[in-house]
Amino acid sequence: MLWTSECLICSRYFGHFTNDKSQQKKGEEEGGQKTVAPDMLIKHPLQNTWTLWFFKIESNRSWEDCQVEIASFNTVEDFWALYNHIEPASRLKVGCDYSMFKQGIKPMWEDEHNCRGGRWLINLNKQQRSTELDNFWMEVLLLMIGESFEEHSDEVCGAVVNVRGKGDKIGVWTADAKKNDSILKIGEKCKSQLKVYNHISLHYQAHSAAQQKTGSSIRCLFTL
Ligand code: MGP
Repeated sequence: MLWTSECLICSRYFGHFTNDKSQQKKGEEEGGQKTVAPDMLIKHPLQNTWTLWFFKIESNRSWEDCQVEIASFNTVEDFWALYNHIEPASRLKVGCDYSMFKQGIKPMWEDEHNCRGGRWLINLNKQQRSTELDNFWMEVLLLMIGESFEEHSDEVCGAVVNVRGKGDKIGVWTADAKKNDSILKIGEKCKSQLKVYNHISLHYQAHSAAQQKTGSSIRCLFTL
């Protein structure tokens, strides 16, 4: 099922999607008893099941072992239940990450769904933690669970938010760093939905380049 970001945001506050007042009233009045219209009882399914991960480095554990699976969900309502329950990214400790990936994909380069892919990277400056980070992260999540990249949505594996002292980062991970058309469509959709105009650039990097990183910079395949 495809959901627009606007529709998903409405559902956060109202919990259901019916605008049809007569339908609601009918449900209430039927049989002289107060009943609820069927549309208000069902949970609204997402196209995919998604898993939220949390990362906090601990000195005696490997990077991989510090990735902890928090919960999975496959309905709009369960997404908001989880999202509203956890700390916003801006309140995480420096060094922590949230990742949200399709179920069955681990938030790491080594996963077979990620290893040939790359990420669209949004670098924020220190001030933008309080002004942009939470909103950008939420918009990225809504784009993903709403399958808003249309025929390119299958290329999306997940997204990561890194809370870092030098500046926070949001990465949207895609499956194949050679699928230029999908990569560009996904990047353009992120840029327009997040209303990232000229003050922030998006860079696409292959994971293979990130893994081989020696200096401070990683080669970008695309910039928007
Ligand atoms: P990071 O957490 O993605 O970014 O990678 P950070 O902390 O801003 O550091 P920078 O190097 O981008 O400036 C930090 C380190 O975590 C990497 O250098 C790797 O050692 C490790 N790491 C990150 N990722 C995404 C992976 C991964 O997918 N697999 C493994 N094995 N290690 C990773």
